[in-house]
Amino acid sequence: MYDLDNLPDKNSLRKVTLSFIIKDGKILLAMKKRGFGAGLWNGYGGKQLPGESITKTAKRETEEEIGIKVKEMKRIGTIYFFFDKMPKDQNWNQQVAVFAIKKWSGRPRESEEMKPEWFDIDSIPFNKMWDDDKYWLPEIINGFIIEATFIFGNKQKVRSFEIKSVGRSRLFE
Ligand code: 6OG
Repeated sequence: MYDLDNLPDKNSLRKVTLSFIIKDGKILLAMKKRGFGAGLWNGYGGKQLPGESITKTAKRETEEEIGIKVKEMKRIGTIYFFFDKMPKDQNWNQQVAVFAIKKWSGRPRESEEMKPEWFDIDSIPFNKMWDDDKYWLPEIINGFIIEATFIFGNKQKVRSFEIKSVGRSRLFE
């Protein structure tokens, strides 16, 4: 079993992105229709391709999944996820680079993978999101840049975690 003081090398984890638009008291989430996290509301993102910068990954995945063109984005976090009790042929451990999209063009639209929808920031559907989100998303919304680690145990529930604030994003100033 993993614990916070005894984890594999974080730099060797698969790198993926997760992006959000947060604007005027609202957040744009998207319902994941297939694959990892299907049936849950989340940001938009996916795996880094070989030779691609992580910012490029975030832009490409956002454009593919919700159809907007990203004009400006800011890195607002890094989250390391570790899963206990996974079959050997499955590895869900990953390093997630979190971005806020500040400027974009076009209208969010549904794709094969995701269905976007705006939510008020005080009615985020945490009960239909990954279990970790209720711990760290409020920090992001409150303008902190975070570095966090989550360990999942049974039934995709968070077993332990730590969240450090490493700066201010000034997203809302
Ligand atoms: P694909 O493998 O479908 O990208 N992701 C998570 N998001 C949240 N909120 N919590 C987690 O806790 C997550 N683990 C991964 C990163 C997977 C997408 O799901 C995000 C990617 O945007 C475990 O390409």
